[in-house]
Amino acid sequence: MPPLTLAHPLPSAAARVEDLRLITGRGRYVTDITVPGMLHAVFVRSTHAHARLDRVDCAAAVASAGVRAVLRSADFGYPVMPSINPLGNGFAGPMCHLMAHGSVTAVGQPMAMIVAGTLDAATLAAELVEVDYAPLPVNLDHAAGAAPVTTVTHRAGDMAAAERDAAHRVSVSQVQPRVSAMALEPRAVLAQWSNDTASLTVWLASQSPSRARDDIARAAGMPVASVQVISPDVGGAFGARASVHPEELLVALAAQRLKAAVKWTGTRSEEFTSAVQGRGAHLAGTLTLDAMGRFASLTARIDFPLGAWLPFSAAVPARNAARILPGPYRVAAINVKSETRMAHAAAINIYRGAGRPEAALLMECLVDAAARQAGIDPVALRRANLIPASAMPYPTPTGEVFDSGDYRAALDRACERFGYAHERSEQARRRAVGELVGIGVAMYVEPCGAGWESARVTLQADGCVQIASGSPAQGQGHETTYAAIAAAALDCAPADVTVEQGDTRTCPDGIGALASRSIAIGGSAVHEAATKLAQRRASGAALPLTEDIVYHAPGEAWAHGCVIARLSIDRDTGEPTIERIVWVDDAGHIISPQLAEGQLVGGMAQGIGQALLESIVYDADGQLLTGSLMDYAVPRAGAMPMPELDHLVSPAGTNALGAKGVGEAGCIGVPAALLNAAADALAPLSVEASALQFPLTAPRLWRAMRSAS
Ligand code: SMO
Repeated sequence: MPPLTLAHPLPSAAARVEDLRLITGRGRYVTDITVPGMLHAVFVRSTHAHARLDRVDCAAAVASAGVRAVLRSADFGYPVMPSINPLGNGFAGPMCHLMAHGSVTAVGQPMAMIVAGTLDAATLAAELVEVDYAPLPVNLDHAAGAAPVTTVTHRAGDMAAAERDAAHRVSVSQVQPRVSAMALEPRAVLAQWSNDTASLTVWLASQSPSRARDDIARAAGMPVASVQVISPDVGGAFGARASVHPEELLVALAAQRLKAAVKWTGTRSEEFTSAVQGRGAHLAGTLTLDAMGRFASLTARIDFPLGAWLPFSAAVPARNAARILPGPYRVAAINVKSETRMAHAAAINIYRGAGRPEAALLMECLVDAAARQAGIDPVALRRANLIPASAMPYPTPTGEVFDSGDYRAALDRACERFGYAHERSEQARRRAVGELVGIGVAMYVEPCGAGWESARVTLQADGCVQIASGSPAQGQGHETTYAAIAAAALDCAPADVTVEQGDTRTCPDGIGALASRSIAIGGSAVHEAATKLAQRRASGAALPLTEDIVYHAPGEAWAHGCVIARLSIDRDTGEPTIERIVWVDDAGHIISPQLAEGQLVGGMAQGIGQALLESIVYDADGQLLTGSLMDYAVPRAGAMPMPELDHLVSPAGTNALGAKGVGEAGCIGVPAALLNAAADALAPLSVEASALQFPLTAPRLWRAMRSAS
């Protein structure tokens, strides 16, 4: 790999510039936006997971005061979802209707849409719709016999030879609960039809405004140029806003049909029933070690649920989990298979990590199980099997290329910061007096997306700089970071740089802010455009000057890291306490240390939620039992330890900034480390590792202890 050369010194950002506006209530979210004559939409949703619709009587709703229209699937010509991301494998998937007709296939599925002059009028009318259901059999996640929608397999190495040489063999299985992405801001969309120009303006909280625009145009049968999508301030996304939902398309279709402006804001209940969810995979794997303690073979089977409909990125987690295995380790032979299957439940989409957490959880669980069986220290076993820095760029057995990274350095640094040897002797001392305390290590890799992003940078005669980017922020702080990147290249003050994002009319197209790609690829686009501007300025071109760049990353950047957690478990109640988290992350060149740290800590919060608290629960009839924040536990401040962060810098060889992703790491490494710590804590009781399943709540841990003793 050639050494990275930058035309300009690396930028370093000052404090976030967007915070004052956002934390003093001056953010402008979709729901804050009103237009004259705006109508309000409310959806009538299925109360059954699977049923024939014998009668949907909307007469009373139509006659209700203030109602402008009651719209059903037939009124729109039975529209369907755009097809899913084929990921190079030609996946098509079944056709999914935006609105139920004839039958319903999930609780919360829209069956009718009430549009009225006020939200109250629409809500009242929705109550008047009468529905007769004839219940049908319900297939929940991982139902036996359901046909896969997508299948990914990776085979490499001589499995037969590896099996012959196996001196140790361990198997683990983990069932991940589904979780909610739980953005602070529920879904929201406002679509305005213009009669003058026969066009739609759609305010939509989205990670990917360009794709949302394309999807809306296709659904509405309109030219892309006649649809404008604007994502103003967005209150969190985490993957759940990467792909359009049926409701968002339906609001746009209603505005087109009624030649009006129509707004819909989801309630928290609607977020639980009918927004996309994350995770939910069954993970099963077997790892063998040869007599020298080297990883000989990995066999893995990953089964992802899908829901009743397929968002664009539905197949991404399954693909990612498979291609990322076996993570940062050398394994002589692998046989990895991942599949997805539909169910009568909410849709599954990418969620912060999108397959990365699943790969790390399975692999790190296996490594710890192997260490226990072989009687090798888990750190020593990892160190012996990590891909050495000298092997970079490293072609993986699944066909990926790790661009750079020193995994042993990350492990060593984490052990040093943790005081690993001392911690182990402390653990022995506490165990001797009856305490249950465990140390869990997890390594991870974090791929940050491939392909392109865009930037348009303008240098004005007065020295001010304007950036327009196709990868907008949903809270990450791109205004700060993009400005720092351009300011460094143009040698100006970041305060002289303004950032335009989220508006498809004023910004160039982008894939969007997902897969930890914004800075690595979107930031490289800004860097390249600003660098070209600086060159043109130096050669004497007259201002103003504009550079429009589509930046194609020559490869994927792979961040990595190591988390070590200490966790104790109360012997009487099962209550887990995270006592320490030491975490070394390598995200390559970091533009803004403050924002990178914010991403790590935010990801950790969601990782802790997944590991200890969160679980979407459906009953056997497909009824959602966790439909509110009274039933679904998200981490609060009290559940958050202060992580001890450190970082290494292995510059990416695959983009102009040498940057790697950082947003998903907390969801990848932290849950795996916590699971390993819990297993280590309970090891003296001979609790089977597979008896420990997320979320590791006190009752679960208590039962695991009971079943062992
Ligand atoms: S889960 Mo991310 O927004 O690719």
